[in-house]
Amino acid sequence: MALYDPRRLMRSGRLLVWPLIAFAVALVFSLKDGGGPSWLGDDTTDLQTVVLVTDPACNPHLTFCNAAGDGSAALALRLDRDIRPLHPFSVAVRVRGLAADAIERVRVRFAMSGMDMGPNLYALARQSDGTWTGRVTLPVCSTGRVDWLAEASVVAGGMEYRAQFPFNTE
Ligand SMILES: [Cu+2]
Repeated sequence: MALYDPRRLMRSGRLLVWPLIAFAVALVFSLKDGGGPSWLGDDTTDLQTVVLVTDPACNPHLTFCNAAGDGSAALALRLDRDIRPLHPFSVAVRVRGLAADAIERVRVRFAMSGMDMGPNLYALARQSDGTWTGRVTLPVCSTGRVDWLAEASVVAGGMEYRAQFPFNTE
């Protein structure tokens, strides 16, 4: 009659060890994955960024506004005519000075200066004529502001080309 049997305790203790090791390994891997910025979806940290300059007088409603820098790479962005919050509209981006097959990705993020308006990040799709397009729906601004920024990003050959296009909603 042995309520306390050291051999039995050791056997059951050994059985406990493997789940504990598996748990520790899983914990280490989850910490490793969660520690880096990739967890937040920011996959552009290893890219060299080139900021292209926009003509501030250009209004991108129904017109391609250009952005260029020192190099040959340039991009242009166009929006629909009347843009209202919660109403889908189209955005188009044209890229110049970069080989078409070198372009990995074109995205546009819609933001307000000094105000968090949510992610509003759109991946554009390449069209047969070489432009990149997408459908966008903007949220309502809680303070009634209408001044937005369309931030275009083109990734090609390890570089990210960025340009900001200001516009107003209706
Ligand atoms: Cu706002």
